[in-house]
Amino acid sequence: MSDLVWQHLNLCASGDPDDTIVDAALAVRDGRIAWLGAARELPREYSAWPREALGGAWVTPSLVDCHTHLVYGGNRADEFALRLAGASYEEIARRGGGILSTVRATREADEDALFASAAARLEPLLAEGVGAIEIKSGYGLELNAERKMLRVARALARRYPVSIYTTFLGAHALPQEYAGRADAYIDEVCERMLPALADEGLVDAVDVFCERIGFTLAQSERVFEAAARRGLPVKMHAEQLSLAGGAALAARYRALSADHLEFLDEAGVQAMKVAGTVAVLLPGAYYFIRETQLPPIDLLRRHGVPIALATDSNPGTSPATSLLAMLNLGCTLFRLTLPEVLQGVTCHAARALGQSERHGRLAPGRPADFVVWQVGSLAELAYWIGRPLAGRVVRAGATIYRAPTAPWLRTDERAAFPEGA
Ligand code: DI6
Ligand code: FE
Repeated sequence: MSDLVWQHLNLCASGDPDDTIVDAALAVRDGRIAWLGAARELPREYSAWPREALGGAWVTPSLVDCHTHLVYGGNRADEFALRLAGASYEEIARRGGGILSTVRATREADEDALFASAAARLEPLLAEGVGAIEIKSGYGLELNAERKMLRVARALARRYPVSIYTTFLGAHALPQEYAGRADAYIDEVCERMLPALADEGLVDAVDVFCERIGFTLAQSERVFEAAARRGLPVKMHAEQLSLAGGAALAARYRALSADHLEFLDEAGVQAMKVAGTVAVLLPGAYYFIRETQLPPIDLLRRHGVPIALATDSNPGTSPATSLLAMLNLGCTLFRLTLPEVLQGVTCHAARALGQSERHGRLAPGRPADFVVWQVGSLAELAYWIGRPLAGRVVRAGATIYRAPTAPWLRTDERAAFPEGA
């Protein structure tokens, strides 16, 4: 690939808006950043390279969505409608709804159908500049169906210009066939499913839903032990609905992240700080289930725990296909600051995936993965709700997405089409 200097841009290279360069230049060679800095300081060796001017646009690293359940069968819009009409969660569950209805739909779907529905959720994320995304299993809950989900995640990575990191979440819920036998299911997860899927190269990390309605601390620890035996990093859905002590356990296993955390206490925050575990906050789920317990943001700040933000895209509690919308929710619902939410979807999110070296920051030697934003200031990234803002998405130096310009038929051209057609 040829050399190129990108210029006439404002650069936020680290995701921290307090650390920006106005009128910057970016020299890219073979898909990697050769140099970045103030345009007036561009070294002579790059001055003869071809140029591409960006008209004063803001540039950030590509975004990272570090917690999603993007691959699943069906959706739960009908259940949402039932809830709006007054049905309780229990009633819906008794009618075969809830998470187990997604398990049923996922088991029934073939790989092509799962691929198509996940692709339809992935594409809007990519069009907003997501360059790396985590995808969890956890709606199969038996070996073949978990394998199918993870294979689809890998297939998406082959089809789309995005880095996809897979997480095995076999311990997401108890499948019906194991009702009353949670320990036996954890045996299956640890002794059969995880080893088989890891051997097939389908697992980058391991996650557990540690909760009253999920798995106990002891069961979660067994899953972490099984992951450790395979040398796989762990993460945890922790303290979402109650304080169970999961975050402290996750910290003991040097978890990459503990996620949700609404009910996290100070002891858990301290343990995460010591272990370097990232706090992944999921404002979409908080909003959608109308949670009122706020995550302990001030404690996380006071102890210096890195905060990331993700969509948690899933059919039950966060049917979200926009990471930018999470910036707005993070600011409005959690009172996070602009630097916090921007770092939360760049450098800190990359760290939550164990991929700090690869994603979330622009620096010499690193891949030229960045977004050219159609905004006048970085604050607009967290300000607009639902407005497409990425003008261009660049991966390894190549433009992989351009916002469509003037896609609308003009009113005066409409006569060409019969009314109602
Ligand atoms: N926490 C959640 O909120 C979701 N999973 C999890 O571990 C719920 C998933 C669903 O309802 O489908
Ligand atoms: Fe989740």
